[in-house]
Amino acid sequence: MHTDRNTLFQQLWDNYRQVTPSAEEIHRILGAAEGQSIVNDHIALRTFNLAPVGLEALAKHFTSLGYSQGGEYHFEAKKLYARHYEHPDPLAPKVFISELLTEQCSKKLQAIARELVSQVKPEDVLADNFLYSGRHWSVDYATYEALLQESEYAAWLAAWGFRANHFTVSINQLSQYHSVAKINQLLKDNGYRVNSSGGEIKGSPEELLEQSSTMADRVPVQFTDRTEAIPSCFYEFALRHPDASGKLYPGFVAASADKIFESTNATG
Ligand code: OOG
Ligand code: NI
Repeated sequence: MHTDRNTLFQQLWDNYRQVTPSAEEIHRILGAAEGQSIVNDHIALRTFNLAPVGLEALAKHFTSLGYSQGGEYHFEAKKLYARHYEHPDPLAPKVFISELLTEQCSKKLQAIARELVSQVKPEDVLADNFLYSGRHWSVDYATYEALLQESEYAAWLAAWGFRANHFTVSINQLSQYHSVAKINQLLKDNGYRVNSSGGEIKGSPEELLEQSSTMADRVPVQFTDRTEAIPSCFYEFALRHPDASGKLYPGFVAASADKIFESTNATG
């Protein structure tokens, strides 16, 4: 486990940007336009609900740094359960961790997930680098494609393993771009694809959170039998609104998150 939050997030970012060239470019474009550094609202991590890699095991890396559990979120159709974690320091990124409820999936998917997770060494899950250590298993392309038929989430996780699947620009901390619509226009003007599932702007001021995201980059992944370009990671943009007490809403919105997950779909 890391003892320093900044080091953990820096390592997560370095690992993420290697497979998400568009995020690094957009980060540069926004940073130049703003003339200031970009604040990260949150990251998201994905896992199977199987020991030793369940949601709680990933969360330990954050609770050990002073994070505590926030809301929980259910995604029935995608068979996912998620929680967010937040830190008393308002500048600390929030963390959204989801897990696939494998027992609700087909016997075939369950068998594949168990086989992949059986290759993870329990002691590695506690290591400093676990959250950006990628895949701990060998997987061939046919297995990836078989998973894709049933669960895009499972296929993504099998191919990419443990890493941040997105970072998120905090629109609240920008001085030039004050709305999700303005950000989406900047993205399109620069040739990036905006996730349009459920609309390009997810959420509303009434829901206290508005979001958008790019569609994931496509980069080559080495499977055991061949190399194929598949969706990697994406970049997200979040604008938080104050609740009745005047405090910025720290949580997530399940209906919006449901669509953000689809940023790693191959089409969209
Ligand atoms: C997480 C999707 C949800 C949000 O901000 O609502 C999310 C994922 O794609 O793993 O990040
Ligand atoms: Ni997100």
